[in-house]
Amino acid sequence: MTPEYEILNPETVAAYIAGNANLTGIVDTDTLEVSEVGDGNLNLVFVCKDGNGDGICLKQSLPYVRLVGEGWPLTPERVIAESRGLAAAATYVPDLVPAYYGVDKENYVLAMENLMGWDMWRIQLNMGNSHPGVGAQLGRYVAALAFYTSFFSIDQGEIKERLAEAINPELCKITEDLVFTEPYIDVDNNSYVDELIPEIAGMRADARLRAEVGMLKYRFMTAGEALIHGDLHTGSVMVRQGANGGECKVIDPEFCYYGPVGFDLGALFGNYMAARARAAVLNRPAEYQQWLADIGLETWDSFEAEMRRLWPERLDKTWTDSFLDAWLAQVQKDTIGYGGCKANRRIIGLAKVTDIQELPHEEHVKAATMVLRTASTWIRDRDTLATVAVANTVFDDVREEVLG
Ligand code: SR1
Ligand code: MG
Repeated sequence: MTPEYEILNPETVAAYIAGNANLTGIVDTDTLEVSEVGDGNLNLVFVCKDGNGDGICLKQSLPYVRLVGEGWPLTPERVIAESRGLAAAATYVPDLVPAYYGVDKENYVLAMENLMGWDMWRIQLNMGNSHPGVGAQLGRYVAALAFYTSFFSIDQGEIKERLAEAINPELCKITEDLVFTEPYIDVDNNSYVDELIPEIAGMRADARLRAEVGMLKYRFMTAGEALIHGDLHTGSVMVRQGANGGECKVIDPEFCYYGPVGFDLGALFGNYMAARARAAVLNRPAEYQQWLADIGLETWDSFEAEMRRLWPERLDKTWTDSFLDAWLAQVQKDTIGYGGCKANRRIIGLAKVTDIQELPHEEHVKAATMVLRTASTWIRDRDTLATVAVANTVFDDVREEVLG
């Protein structure tokens, strides 16, 4: 497949920047050092630093899924979706995303701040490092998008246009398949160790569970509440230690579209679960495991507090304070359910997580079992669990069951 646009490589990036009027002045292209660091599933990512220490990051989408290769074509327009998500967040929570420098719609290149000195949160969690306060910042990020990109603060006519413009069908289809459909059927994309076969067979035979996954998928496809990130796992969060605790920047919103707010929170919760399972089987210090256990609550509490803080600014007072209580209760149940779906897919389907994959075999089986059991209970029983605090206790019980 020959792409109809120039695919960048580390040798061509400096000339590309020098020839792009919107990017000149950000870095000195004569002294630029460029490396391609895209270790995600989809794109090329070039981090660039010049002789003065200034930087820029370019992200280019390929016309196919990088993880799989040219056999899985995928629209490069996804970088335009990403620029929409980044630009929105840069407007409402500029401290929580890299600075946005613009998008080249002909060559599918997004330009943004080079996050020098920041690390991927998943890697830090895998190493057993804590960044206090990051959960709360992420709750504020989700709340800001939920409030400022939704009917709560945008005029009815305008939001219909935004919703149409932000439609992202190919990327949504990946999520629909990989998160909601494939883990529960037998397809080539799936892979797991033999020891997990009985656990997974049990899930697939559970009609209630399958129906609840169907409900969550249906909501993902129909509930256009706000412009959500769409792939908010711990690999989409960069962290560093700041003067007052951990700091974070959210990256990679290429899956963004108008969807259910609880899907973003659920993505975080599913990945917190994987981090907790890893820490449990590695017998990390009790204080670290407790810090991990509390991140979900911290994220939720911050999300709720920010929504309540912004609520008086809403456009339409038809939505009363009681409505907000009911809406938050629904989002909380969605968070638990989507958390379960996002956790299960990372064990069974395509695109797994290093938290679990890079464990020694015996620990891998135990951690994966913990995740599958907790996740399935979250999905099936999210209405009765109702709060993320209660959902957290499910993990505690399952950990006891698996580790004794
Ligand atoms: C084929 S893309 C696989 C996964 O990578 C992204 O990070 C999303 O999570 C997607 O589901
Ligand atoms: Mg990504």
